[in-house]
Amino acid sequence: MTERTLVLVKPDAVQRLLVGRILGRFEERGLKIVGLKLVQVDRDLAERHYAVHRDRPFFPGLVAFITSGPLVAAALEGPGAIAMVRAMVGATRPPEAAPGTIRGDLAIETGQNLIHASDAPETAIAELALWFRPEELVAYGRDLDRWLVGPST
Ligand code: DAT
Ligand code: MG
Repeated sequence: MTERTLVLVKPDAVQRLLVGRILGRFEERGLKIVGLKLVQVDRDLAERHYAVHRDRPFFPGLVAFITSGPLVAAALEGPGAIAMVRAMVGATRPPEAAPGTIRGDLAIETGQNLIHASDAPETAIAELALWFRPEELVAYGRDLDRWLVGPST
């Protein structure tokens, strides 16, 4: 089933010049970028995005980190995109992230784990609505899809 999911390429990735490499992994896989922007996140958006973690001890540090510099927000679309992107991102704690995943290849510490991805269909819908206005999400065709997804029926 075609799904859309939210990815945040976090401020550490922007500062480490990894935006292109990280987004490139999703592009190469065949996922379609349907929304993309650079955002200097304010405290309100950060707290709403991470509201589920509000009572955790790491919450203040998490908000400070995500607002510490610009990040890149992307909406990605594809068959089974939500679980696929999570699998490509890897475990939350980089020491536990499998090699071949973004965190397993490029990150070493949980606080600076480079990337956020929606973890379920409901969170994907809510997070996409939080980060993108409807008109910022663009539906378009790609000639390449007949080679990636297969012939349309
Ligand atoms: P994920 O980003 O894999 O969905 P999460 O939703 O559990 O992970 O946590 C959100 C972010 O909060 C995570 O990417 C990094 C930070 N975080 C989570 N657990 C942490 C901890 N124990 N110490 C410090 N930061 C933590
Ligand atoms: Mg999460």
